[in-house]
Amino acid sequence: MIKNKVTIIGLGYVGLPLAELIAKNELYDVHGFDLEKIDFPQASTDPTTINESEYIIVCVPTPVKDDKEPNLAPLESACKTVAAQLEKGQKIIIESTVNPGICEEVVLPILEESGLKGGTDFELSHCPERINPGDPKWNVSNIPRNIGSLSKEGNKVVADFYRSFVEAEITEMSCLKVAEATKVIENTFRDINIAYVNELAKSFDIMGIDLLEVIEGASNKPFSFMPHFPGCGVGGHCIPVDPYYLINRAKQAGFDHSFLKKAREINNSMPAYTVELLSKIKDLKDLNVALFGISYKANVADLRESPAHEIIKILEEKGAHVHKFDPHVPEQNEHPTLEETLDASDAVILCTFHDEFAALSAELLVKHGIKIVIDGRNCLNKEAITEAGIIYKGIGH
Ligand code: SAJ
Repeated sequence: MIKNKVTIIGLGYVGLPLAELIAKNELYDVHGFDLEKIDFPQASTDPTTINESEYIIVCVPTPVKDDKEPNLAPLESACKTVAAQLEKGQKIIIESTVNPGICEEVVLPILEESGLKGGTDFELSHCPERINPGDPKWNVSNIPRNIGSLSKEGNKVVADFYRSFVEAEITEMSCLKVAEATKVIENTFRDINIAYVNELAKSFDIMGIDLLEVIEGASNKPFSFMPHFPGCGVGGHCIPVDPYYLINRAKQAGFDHSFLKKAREINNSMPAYTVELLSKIKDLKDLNVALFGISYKANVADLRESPAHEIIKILEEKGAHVHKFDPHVPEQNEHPTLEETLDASDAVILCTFHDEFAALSAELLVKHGIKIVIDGRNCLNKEAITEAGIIYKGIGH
């Protein structure tokens, strides 16, 4: 084993910033292994790159399959690569989001096929990633981290390793399962709170109460209220995915998370609700609809689980002609510019509020003959658009 050799497996939006951060500490010789060619000095597609590393950090995707069961194939494959070279003294750290129990029930058996014993010959730790794509403030160097390991001593060693390159607090947790569960409940917390305001949006739309103003009002309570916002759906590789990890794990243990499942149902119903708002105003057959924002989050180019996919599918099933436009995903645009997209359309559905869409003023919409606006992120100027004679409908707004 080469002391202070570090290899990151998976140089994506989690692994690459981590590798770059660790490499800043001259103490470490940082390598990266990925199936793709990645722009990092010591990156390689050769798995033997990881050999003899003192620390191996696994940052591969852990998506869900169509049936919402966790897809652990990338993780299992990475663990097999690690097991092939495993030696005494190595510290194996899983950063990928997994449901509670996966490290001990899936990862550890693969590693112990090497004949070595986890917690004594080598250490197995879980340090859940907390990357927030597009966040200008919080990043891998300043976000606090939680770590759980097989052995208490090993946990301290790995926590001190993270302390040598992360400026924020590193918390040593009592075991792997607690560390795994911490990440899953962080994101499930967000999903249920978004579902809460999405259900409120449906009821307040019927009652004719502006939910956005109500949330803004509730937000000035200086304690114990945390605003979330209704929208056309919940996308990304974390929030709509992680709850299924907990739901599935608990089901195996014999518990039915009916509340978490209901929250997922509500959030998954928002794309259809958004299209319904438009269909109540105008028949969708042969309607030209500009669809602004295909990625799942503002100013991010990531399409994973984006609600826009479902909205486009429903619109097309109902005979509408969809004119997609997303400056961050230009290859999917039907027209080269925002203006040309507007010219081709009678109605607008805004799914993701990229900065570029601040240009969607009432004047511009009138100029290009837009008659209806469905604001899936409640971000456009409702008053000005309405005053300009355009029908505006937000989500609970
Ligand atoms: N969304 C709403 N209403 C809200 C907040 C979000 O509809 O009030 C939607 C967004 O439009 C998006 C989806 O939910 O489609 C997810 O949004 P997100 O802001 O949670 O973005 P993510 O998926 O990048 O979540 C990440 C997560 N980080 C990690 O998993 C390490 C999450 O834990 C963070 O809380 C989140 O960033 C964040 O706070 O921005």
